[in-house]
Amino acid sequence: MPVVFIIGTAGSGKSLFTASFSEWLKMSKQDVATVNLDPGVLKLPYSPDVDVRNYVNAGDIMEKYGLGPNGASIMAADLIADEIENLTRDVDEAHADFVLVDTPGQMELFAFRASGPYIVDELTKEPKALIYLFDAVFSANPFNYVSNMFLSAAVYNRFFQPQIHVLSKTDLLPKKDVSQIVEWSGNPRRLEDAINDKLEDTKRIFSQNMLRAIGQLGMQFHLTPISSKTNDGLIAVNSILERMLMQGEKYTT
Ligand SMILES: Nc1nc2c(ncn2[C@@H]2O[C@H](COP(=O)(O)OP(=O)(O)OP(=O)(O)O)[C@@H](O)[C@H]2O)c(=O)[nH]1
Ligand SMILES: [Mg+2]
Repeated sequence: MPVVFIIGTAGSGKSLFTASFSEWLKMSKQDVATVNLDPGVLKLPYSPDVDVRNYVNAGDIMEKYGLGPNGASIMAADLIADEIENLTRDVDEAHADFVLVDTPGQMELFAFRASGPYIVDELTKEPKALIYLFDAVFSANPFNYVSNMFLSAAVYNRFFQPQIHVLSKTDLLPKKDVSQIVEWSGNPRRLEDAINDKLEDTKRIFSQNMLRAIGQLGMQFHLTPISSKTNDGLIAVNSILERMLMQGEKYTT
């Protein structure tokens, strides 16, 4: 029963991907459970089988402690860790072959506080994997793309779990722009060309240096293009996940 965490910057498409991929898996006759780990979300595009809001609710915390939305989100992120036994029991009771976990809207609350890696390690004893979403519209600019590579490397450095990289919302870009971003992800030389073409002065030098630093980390960033609106690419994500879960912890793509 692999547990797959969906992670990405705010609004990158985590919740809709959880919805569309879980539906797609169900249509492929896979027994999938969905988990909502966002304590502040008001409306979801799927009905979660396991919902953190049953235990921790950001709205209630705002009222109880007189906090604003950000303070309440931080407190909620930490309180989720205390509910790990309840959440694990709920996930186990779902008896699914495959678990998809939609993580909180603001990625830093999950990835860069102590509670996130603890939750990933402790939520059941099953094998784990991460899917990191690159928002296609944001990533079309090479400067943003390189920044997103850095963020995903930072996420890998927090969790050290097998991680795959997906280009989300590709239906919102012309096909040639999608192909270009995918090409950057497979061939750093093409990305360097784009940086040289499109960026100037400090941004250009900075991006070139960031790209070199990422190269030294030896991480692979091959992006799989998907759309949660049209379901394009979901079959490819499924094949990569299957391959990755067979190969174990060292795999990133
Ligand atoms: N066209 C298009 N829109 C998408 C796609 N995926 C997500 N969206 C839209 O992008 C917006 C954000 O998507 P969400 O799935 O809520 O993203 P999220 O990462 O869960 O957002 P937060 O949890 O609020 O950070 C919504 O309006 C979605 O309908 C996609 O593949 N194509
Ligand atoms: Mg969401």
